[in-house]
Amino acid sequence: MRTDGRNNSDVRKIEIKTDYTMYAEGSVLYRQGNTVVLCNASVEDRVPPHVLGTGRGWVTAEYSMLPRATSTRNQRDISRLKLSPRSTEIQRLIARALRGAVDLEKLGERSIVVDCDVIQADGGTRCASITGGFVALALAVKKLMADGVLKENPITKQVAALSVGIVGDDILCDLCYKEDSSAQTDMNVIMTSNGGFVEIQGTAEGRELTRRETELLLDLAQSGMQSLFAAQSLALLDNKENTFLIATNNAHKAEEFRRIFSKLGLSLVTPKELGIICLPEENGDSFEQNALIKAKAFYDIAKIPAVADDSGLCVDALDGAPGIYSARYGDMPDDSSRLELLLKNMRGKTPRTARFECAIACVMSDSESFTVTGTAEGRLADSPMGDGGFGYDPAFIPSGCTKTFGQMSASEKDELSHRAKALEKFSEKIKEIL
Ligand code: ITT
Repeated sequence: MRTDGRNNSDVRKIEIKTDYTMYAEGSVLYRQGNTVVLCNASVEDRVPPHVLGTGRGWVTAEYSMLPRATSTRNQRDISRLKLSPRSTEIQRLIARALRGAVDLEKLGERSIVVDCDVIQADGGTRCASITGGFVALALAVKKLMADGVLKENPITKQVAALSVGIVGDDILCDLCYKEDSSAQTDMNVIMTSNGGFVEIQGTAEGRELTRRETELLLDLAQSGMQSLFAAQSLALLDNKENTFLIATNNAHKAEEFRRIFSKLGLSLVTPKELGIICLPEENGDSFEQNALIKAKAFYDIAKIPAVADDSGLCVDALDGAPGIYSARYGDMPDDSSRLELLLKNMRGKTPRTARFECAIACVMSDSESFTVTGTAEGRLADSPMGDGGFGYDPAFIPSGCTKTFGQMSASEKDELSHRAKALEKFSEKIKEIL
């Protein structure tokens, strides 16, 4: 346990208030734990001399700390008539990081200046300036697009920064000032939502850092960073009310959820739309346990209601296989080879009865979650038929039908599917809760 009760891998609570001041094209109050930074992005119709006439734009940043952002008063830079070396170094870093997320050609010959003013400092102010500064920048770009000034979005990916370090023998994520000041090593890691690194600043002020520890620090930063990307994306969403995160990496499933959710008047965002990458280990013994593992893993990152589906095909003549292992049946690499293997294993076997099962788990908050289930009974065809749906759909004929799910339209499948049945129960539950 850390001084503020967090686990070693926890990121501090993030709050992003958009449109915080009224004049800047993009304005954000960014809070991470007790560190608070005001980030304002201003659009200017001029560029510095080195880009003048190139058709390209420029993104730059300024950083400063208010005198009483810290426990004792700091002198303002202006009263010393020069920028402190620390502020100079930090604002260059912020600008480099933000430029890493922008296609300057698409920005055209204009500049965006991102001012990061630290109101309250409790460690990680340069990282908070980058993460919050990105949102201010994205808001300014959004305005340029809404005003018709830009036709194409010059922002190519998200960029965020997080500090990690070694304190005593512990490897910690998102150091607060107290931890930072006693760290053996502290490292600021700047990454994009593509999973690439923009800059790594690491210093072993205490004992030397081993290569293994370096890798552990980078892994920790990468997983903590997912919460920052999610917070940035959520801050930039127009409609945040009743928005659920669909905790799946399966695009087909997400599509089926979206169709059914829109009928319920609920919005869905995918991990991809939030810029997050998460591959939870599905080590439960049932569909329900696995669905809960996935929903919880994604909820912990984004801190918005997360809904996950764990589903699969259970074949009677194969003692319920592939069941919870449907997505990895026989360690085959894709849907069609898994389907082929299933039909091969069923050659000459009876009965051909099978059922699709689906468990949906919803994590609403740190303390509230529920699961619902749905089943579609049917039988296996002798060979695949139809190219609709996904997974085992081309081999599954639901009871009372002559066509496989693969031969049905999306809306026909939605009438009968295990997922649709589970989602019906989910919608009853969610209406009660909301
Ligand atoms: P996520 O865990 O990221 O949600 P996944 O595809 O790995 O995606 P599961 O672990 O729940 O999902 O495995 C589900 C597998 O069961 C899926 O890959 C299909 O092979 C099969 N399956 C589930 N629902 C299906 C459906 O409606 N139609 C066809 N096959 C289905």
